[in-house]
Amino acid sequence: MRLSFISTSLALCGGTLVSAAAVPTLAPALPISAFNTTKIFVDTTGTYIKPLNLTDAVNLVVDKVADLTPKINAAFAAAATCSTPRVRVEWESYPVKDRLEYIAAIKCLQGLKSSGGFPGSKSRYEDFASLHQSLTPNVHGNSKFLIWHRYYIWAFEDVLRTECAFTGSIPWFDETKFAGKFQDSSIFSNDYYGSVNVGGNCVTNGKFANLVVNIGPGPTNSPPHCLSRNLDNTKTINGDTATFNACYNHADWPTFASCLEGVHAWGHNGIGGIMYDMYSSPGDPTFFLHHAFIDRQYRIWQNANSNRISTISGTDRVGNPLTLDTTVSLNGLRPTITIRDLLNTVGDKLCYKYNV
Ligand SMILES: [Cu+2]
Repeated sequence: MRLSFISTSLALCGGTLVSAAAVPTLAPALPISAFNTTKIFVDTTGTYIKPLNLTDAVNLVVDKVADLTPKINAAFAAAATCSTPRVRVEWESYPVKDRLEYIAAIKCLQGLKSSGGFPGSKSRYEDFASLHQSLTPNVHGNSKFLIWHRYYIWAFEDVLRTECAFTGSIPWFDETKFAGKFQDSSIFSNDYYGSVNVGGNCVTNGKFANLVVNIGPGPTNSPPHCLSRNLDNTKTINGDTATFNACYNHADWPTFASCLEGVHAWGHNGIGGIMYDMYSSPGDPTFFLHHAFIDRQYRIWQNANSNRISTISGTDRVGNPLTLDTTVSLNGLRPTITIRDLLNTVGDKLCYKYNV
């Protein structure tokens, strides 16, 4: 944790050395409005791009339908080429010991130096936030969104394992169970991630209490600020099973991908604070619980039809068609690979599945 202290400094008073008491200083919370960064921006070609935000999410989810949840492991079972896939377990079923080991590994990453090459980053953990910030315009609001984020959270899991001796898999937050009541998940307790209902203020309890964030909000970096949250259950309630089923109803990849991207915004905006900022939201460690959940929802859609593990369509940010050979970059954090490698989570490059 990057807690900053005015450490036991020695002050010279009237010729006598006085040891001042250690006073913890919180980085300030930025105003809630500071994180509302991505309504509209202009890309390098001058094209207006409007990434999905809350308003779009509302418009996308037009028809809640009956339960269409496909079988969880049908198509992937046939496509598996790796021998022992890691299993990502839902948070509430994840044993306490594993939860604590996962959080300890994240804190380990927060204590490691940045590898360099990630602007603004002050730790190996923040390399991820900086990477996400730099690539935000490329990987949101187009058909690369789910594919890039799949690789991104896989890389996070891989770095935890290789650099912080983590031996497990990243857990996922079943937001459908807690739609409209995120505060009831044990995630947001003093034992784990700290409170969510803090009104845009700093999170001062849990394992990430007083975390200092150096990346964002938006495409540039404000002075160090705290991990803030701002629970809004009028937003989280939209991430219920019926809403995801409405997305599953779309067989066409670009439409499904856009729908899921829209629904995913409810989780971000409902947690609020750092998570409300499309650029720098990985500064809140709940980002990875949320995105593992979104990746699982994507994988469920794939499981309904094996073609969804071997074909791709849609376009990138500038309108180029995606193909199996389209590359997916993490700016050097892990090797650039192709979409072909990322469609199959139990293939040769990735090797994981979900517990349910
Ligand atoms: Cu993102």
